[in-house]
Amino acid sequence: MLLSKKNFLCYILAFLLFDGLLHCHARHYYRFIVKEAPYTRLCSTKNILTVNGEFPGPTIRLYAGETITVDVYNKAKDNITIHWHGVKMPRYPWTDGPEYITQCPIQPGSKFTQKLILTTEEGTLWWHAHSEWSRATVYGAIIAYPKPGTSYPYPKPHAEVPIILGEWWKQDITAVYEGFLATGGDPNVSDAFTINGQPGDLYPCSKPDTIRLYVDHGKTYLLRMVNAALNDILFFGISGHQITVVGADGSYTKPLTRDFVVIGSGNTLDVLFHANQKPDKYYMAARAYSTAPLVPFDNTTTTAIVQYNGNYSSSSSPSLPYLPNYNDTNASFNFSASVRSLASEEYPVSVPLHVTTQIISTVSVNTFPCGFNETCLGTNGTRFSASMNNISFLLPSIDILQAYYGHLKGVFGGSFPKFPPFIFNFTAQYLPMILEIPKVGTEVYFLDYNSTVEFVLQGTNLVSGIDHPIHLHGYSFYVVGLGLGNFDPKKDPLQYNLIDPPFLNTVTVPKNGWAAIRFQANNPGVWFMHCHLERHLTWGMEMVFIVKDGHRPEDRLLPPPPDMPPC
Ligand SMILES: *[C@@H]1O[C@H](CO)[C@@H](O)[C@H](O)[C@H]1NC(C)=O
Ligand SMILES: *[C@@H]1O[C@H](CO)[C@@H](O)[C@H](O)[C@H]1NC(C)=O
Ligand SMILES: *[C@@H]1O[C@H](CO)[C@@H](O)[C@H](O)[C@H]1NC(C)=O
Ligand SMILES: *[C@@H]1O[C@H](CO)[C@@H](O)[C@H](O)[C@H]1NC(C)=O
Ligand SMILES: *[C@@H]1O[C@H](CO)[C@@H](O)[C@H](O)[C@H]1NC(C)=O
Ligand SMILES: *[C@@H]1O[C@H](CO)[C@@H](O)[C@H](O)[C@H]1NC(C)=O
Ligand SMILES: *[C@@H]1O[C@H](CO)[C@@H](O)[C@H](O)[C@H]1NC(C)=O
Ligand SMILES: *[C@@H]1O[C@H](CO)[C@@H](O)[C@H](O)[C@H]1NC(C)=O
Ligand SMILES: *[C@@H]1O[C@H](CO)[C@@H](O)[C@H](O)[C@H]1NC(C)=O
Ligand SMILES: *[C@@H]1O[C@H](CO)[C@@H](O)[C@H](O)[C@H]1NC(C)=O
Ligand SMILES: *[C@@H]1O[C@H](CO)[C@@H](O)[C@H](O)[C@H]1NC(C)=O
Ligand SMILES: *[C@@H]1O[C@H](CO)[C@@H](O)[C@H](O)[C@H]1NC(C)=O
Ligand SMILES: [Cu+2]
Repeated sequence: MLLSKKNFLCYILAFLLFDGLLHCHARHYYRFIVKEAPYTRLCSTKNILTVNGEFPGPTIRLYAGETITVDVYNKAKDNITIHWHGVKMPRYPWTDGPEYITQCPIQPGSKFTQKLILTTEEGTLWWHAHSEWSRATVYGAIIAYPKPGTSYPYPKPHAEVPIILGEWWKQDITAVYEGFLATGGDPNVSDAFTINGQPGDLYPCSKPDTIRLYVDHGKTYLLRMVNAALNDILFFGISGHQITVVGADGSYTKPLTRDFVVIGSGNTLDVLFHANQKPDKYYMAARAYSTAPLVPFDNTTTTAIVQYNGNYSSSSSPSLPYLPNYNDTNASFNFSASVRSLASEEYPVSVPLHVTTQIISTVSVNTFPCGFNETCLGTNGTRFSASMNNISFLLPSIDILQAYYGHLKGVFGGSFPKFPPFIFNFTAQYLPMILEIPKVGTEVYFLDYNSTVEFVLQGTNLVSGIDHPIHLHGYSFYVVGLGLGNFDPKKDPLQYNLIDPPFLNTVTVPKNGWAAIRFQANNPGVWFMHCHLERHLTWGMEMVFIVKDGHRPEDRLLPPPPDMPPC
């Protein structure tokens, strides 16, 4: 009843036709019904949380700069929120989604009308649940096409295909989450990785449903890649073929041709794939990049089949692509450090050159000593935790945005530290255990409107050094520097890339290394920054920016919608 005739037709077509080929450009309205549905993977069936019964969920297609509406109905048994990952939402954090940061959850039986407001984002973005670990199955792609009359800054591909990487547990995800909280240790690792929801040939009971991409020899395909995996950074490649990155996190890049890509949890990549090899069947494959020695990880490989059309005799079994060893930091670092913004006349960069606010923060895994009657499966009989600048973030029970807007006291504090409270050799091989125990708090950092921020994220070797994909809501930022070891405030800035740094919303801080990002705080509101590895997020590796209003009316936070979910 809320759909126009045209949108209704488009909706039916999107359902009937192969998703990757249809551009339902005209849709400004979507209906997301969050509900449980039975899915069978790895020889067993379980109920999972879905949107509209689909897994992965529906693809949202719109033009750069558009605003659309999504009605989210919660017809499930759990609280839920939905986040539009990489969508800037200027002046409107109200429907950004992270629970207890910008809203209270949408409770079972209720509905929330959410707006998505795009600005310059163009390419692949995505949406996912942002409450507890429900994003394990509640996710889908957002495709922002060039505005009508404009086009891609590369030859138009023959077809576009979403390639969404995910992670599957045989256990119910709520049980994984609750077990993880109860033990204080690492969560159970997943049983499979997935491509568009399917594990592929290398897993039991999975062969008949392996995703197939049929290609014509000589044609070029655009892979709209999303890493939706809960807890893993992934390597991805296509056997026998090189692939060319042309976009990352909804921003164009200089073409980067490689045998494989690295995609952080939370990142997206637009990748061109030229079907220029001997007609045959080839595997595309993804597997984990995991660098902490004692941390268990899912060491399996997900595959899909690239199958050339035509009449030929194919190899009996497709070959697997070369992917680096699971702990190859050089390979990952080299890839990340090679991505560059397009920085053309048509797609210019505007890297802040004059920094008004410099923040340096550690990102650490931590431990708490075992309390009375607690189960403590962290190292040495501890419970794991995580922090930024030695504060393990505690989610409040009323969302921070509501508290800020309504001047409620006692929900959060304003003293997230600008610098690490204690300077030590962050990346030393051995560190005293006393440093591992963080403070706990709900501290935000206030930014003046339009300040230019440089934020250096310093990984530490507390407990165990590991890569952290750090995501910022409400903004993309320029990654002006990446390095291994300790950030050197004198020397490292001399090596910054201020010419064509990548413009991302999620940056992978390398194991025992650092990342320097810059952005201009011109989007007032409450914006979450957090590690996109869900276990680290749950442990407290996050902080919140409150960007204050500017003086002009158009530089101020918009009022909330009337149907904000109550706590
Ligand atoms: C981990 O998985 C095993 C096997 O499925 C299960 O027995 C155990 O209860 C799980 N542990 C947690 C903490 O969920
Ligand atoms: C991961 O799997 C590969 C192939 O099955 C095996 O060679 C390797 O030893 C495994 N690595 C770890 C750390 O389990
Ligand atoms: C496929 O090729 C084989 C051998 O070249 C030929 O015998 C067969 O008729 C072809 N099939 C079709 C459907 O063209
Ligand atoms: C990576 O793993 C391999 C085999 O699992 C091991 O031999 C090697 O030392 C590891 N490298 C690093 C840098 O940890
Ligand atoms: C990684 O790079 C470092 C520094 O460039 C080098 O010393 C080391 O040998 C490399 N390791 C591997 C496994 O290639
Ligand atoms: C990546 O590795 C190649 C080959 O070893 C090297 O030439 C290049 O400089 C590296 N790039 C970065 C950004 O580390
Ligand atoms: C300790 O744990 C047990 C079992 O979980 C529970 O029955 C008991 O009440 C707990 N004791 C205290 C003092 O919390
Ligand atoms: C910090 O620790 C690293 C790794 O053990 C070491 O290479 C480096 O020399 C140390 N730096 C300082 C200043 O002690
Ligand atoms: C974090 O704070 C706690 C409590 O003040 C302190 O014991 C610990 O050493 C600090 N760790 C670091 C890395 O600053
Ligand atoms: C914000 O900063 C930009 C560039 O630094 C400047 O052009 C703009 O006028 C500023 N806006 C306000 C409201 O100060
Ligand atoms: C665990 O304890 C041992 C022995 O005290 C120590 O060497 C090791 O560093 C500790 N591990 C962690 C992660 O703190
Ligand atoms: C759902 O959200 C409400 C509102 O914040 C909260 O009171 C309730 O505890 C939540 N339920 C669960 C199961 O987390
Ligand atoms: Cu992390």
